[in-house]
Amino acid sequence: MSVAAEGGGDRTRAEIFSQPQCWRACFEALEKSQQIKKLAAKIRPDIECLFIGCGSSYYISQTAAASWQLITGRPARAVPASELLLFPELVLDAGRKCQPILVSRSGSSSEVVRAAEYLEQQRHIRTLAISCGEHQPLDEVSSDALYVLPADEQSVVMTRSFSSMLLAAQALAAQVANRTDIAEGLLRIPARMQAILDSAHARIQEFVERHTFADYVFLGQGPLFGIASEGQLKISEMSCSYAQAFHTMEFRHGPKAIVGPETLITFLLSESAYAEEREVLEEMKSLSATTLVVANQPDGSARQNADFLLELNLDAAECVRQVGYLIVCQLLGLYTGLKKGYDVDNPRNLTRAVILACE
Ligand code: F1P
Repeated sequence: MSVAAEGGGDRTRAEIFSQPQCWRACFEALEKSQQIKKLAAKIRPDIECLFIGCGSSYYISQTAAASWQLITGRPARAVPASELLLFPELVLDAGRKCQPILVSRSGSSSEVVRAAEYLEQQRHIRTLAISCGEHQPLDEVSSDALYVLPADEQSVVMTRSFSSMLLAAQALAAQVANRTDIAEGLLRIPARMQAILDSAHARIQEFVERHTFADYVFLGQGPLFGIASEGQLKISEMSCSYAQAFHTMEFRHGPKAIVGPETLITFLLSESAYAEEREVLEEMKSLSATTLVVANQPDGSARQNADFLLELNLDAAECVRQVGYLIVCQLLGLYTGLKKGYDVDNPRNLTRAVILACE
């Protein structure tokens, strides 16, 4: 493991902290280019959207598919690009048309590019790419592309590219569904998240400094499961710690065997399933887990059962609040990696994109 050079992590830290203003720049660029309006007009109302990606971009796809279905009322799901390439019969239903949406920061990950080639050239299905990279193999193959250029980043781990591509997909869903209330809520998120970043980052760093954990668990339901999955990836990538993600209620069915004070359980509490998820929090606290809780409007029980609590109070629809939960996971990964002396900007064994040898 590359031992932290002085300042190891400065680039990733700067990209995490740049998110609110980066989101504003992305919304302005999307408005100016009219991309959202033009692409929304091309998306057929009667077919399922199939989000496809790898790594963090697969977790964006999971979150985007869930919020797309909640915003538009139309079916959407997510698959890793490898699943489409290796088991197409499990992913594509010959009798049912779909709108593939391929998500990739770089636009050059081999599996995503091959998935686009397969869909466009072998299945003759028009694809839409969402990417921070222009003139890359993916947007060269795809019929349409939604560029989120201001969000591109230097670091290996995805942070602002994740949140910005997710917000762009949600803005597209709001346009497709003609939900101006959702679109207006999205535009209110940057200011509130700037305040949260400014007030919470030191508290999260102090919490990480005060605790040492053997295991990290991230729990989320619905659209927050993709964020829980990204949380486990951020801790793994940035601090080489052992982390897992589960649907909150699933954690009782066996995995809770690992619970103890050295286990940090991060609860991403939704609004619509709050009562059921809070019961799991109360149970795990009674098993002496250490708990980090993120909720939009936590109640007394959540405050009582949280070793660390972050209240988001986002004035936006629940189906587009996920970036608020994400930032906590990113900061936890950053500060844990720095505390363990790792160069978070150059994680072990990782490259910015996975490029496979030509077939
Ligand atoms: C996706 C990805 C990243 C991961 C690593 C390798 O790349 O898997 O999520 O952190 O950097 O690449 P992309 O297709 O979104 O460029």
